[in-house]
Amino acid sequence: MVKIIFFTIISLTEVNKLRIEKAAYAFRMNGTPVSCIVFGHGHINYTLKVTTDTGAEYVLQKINKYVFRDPVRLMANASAVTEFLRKRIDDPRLALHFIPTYQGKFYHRDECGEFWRAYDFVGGFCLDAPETEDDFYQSALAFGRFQQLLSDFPANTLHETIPEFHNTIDRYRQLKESVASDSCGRLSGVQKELAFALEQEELAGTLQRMREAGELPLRVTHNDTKLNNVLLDRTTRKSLCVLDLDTVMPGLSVHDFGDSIRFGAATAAEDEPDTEKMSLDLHLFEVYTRGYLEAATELTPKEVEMLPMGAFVMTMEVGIRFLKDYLDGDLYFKTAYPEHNLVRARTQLKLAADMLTKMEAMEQIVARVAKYVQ
Ligand code: GN1
Ligand code: MG
Repeated sequence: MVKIIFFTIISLTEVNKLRIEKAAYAFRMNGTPVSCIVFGHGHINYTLKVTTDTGAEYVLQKINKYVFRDPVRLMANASAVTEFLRKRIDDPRLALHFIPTYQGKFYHRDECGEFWRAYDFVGGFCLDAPETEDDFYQSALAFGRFQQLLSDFPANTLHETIPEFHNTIDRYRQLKESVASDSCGRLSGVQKELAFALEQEELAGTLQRMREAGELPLRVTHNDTKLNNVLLDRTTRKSLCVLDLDTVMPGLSVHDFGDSIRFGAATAAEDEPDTEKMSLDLHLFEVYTRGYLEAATELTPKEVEMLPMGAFVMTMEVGIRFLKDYLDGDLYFKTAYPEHNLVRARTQLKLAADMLTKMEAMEQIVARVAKYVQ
């Protein structure tokens, strides 16, 4: 018997409701879960908001097993990082707080082998695009703070939950595999996109080569630093915590910086069908650079110098990942319509091309801001 009331925008079967209910009951929540609503719009996990009879609110998530092959290690990373952060902040809303299960773990494994986790819902809101430049500046402070607070966390103790996640050279290898197999017969429709991607292959491998050569330090990185992964306070609009710690791993700060620019300093949405509308907004680039460098004060001069390259590399990388997934038949990213991944790929590649023309301007901005924040 399902006792939770489900307020959802999609229809759920009774069996699924029961599974969600059992998952909610597995966690040590304050009170008994009484209602539930589908929540958020990430491309990967299934997210719900649960309210209990005491009014306490939690986020309950089913972890996508296709993407995250090792949810136990994923949660080990995420909980180690949040516990570390929580000791270093004054306001508890500046870090996620995972709820243990009655078994004392930070995940619940259900009868079907699915993994669930829960954390405090702290209110606030997320944006898919900055409404004001201060929103974007706030997200830069949040990710910069995240980098800074974790600068003495031993990065090598974290598991690599998705191996080679931001290894752009390997992403090209994977793209070429999908091109070779052309499993859905979609290759003929992507020749222009593929040609541009391959033209940029050498340059897009720059940061990975620097990582391998030890020119950029390995840090604890978030690896999915989109604006919509930052929670903003409803009244002050100041940034609270960074969300979505699924990809917290050892990585490069320049990738984190770059992904924020790719997503938030763009003039159009990640999946805007009209590529003409997509370009890099240099003013927003400057706003983010200022916030990020103000908060992340431990970056090396080389890291600072490579920030613009981070923006280009991350945009290329995500572009070729969408392209690969389109060729594979949309196995990885959730899609809303059949050409969705191709539209996303085109728009990302257009943004990367625009960044190339603005590389010098970005470098000048970084040099100017770096001098000013010192
Ligand atoms: C995915 O979690 P979500 O939906 O924000 C992806 C990122 C991509 C992003 C593109 C684990 O992020 O790497 O940059 O989509 N996450 C994973 O929007 O692959
Ligand atoms: Mg994510």
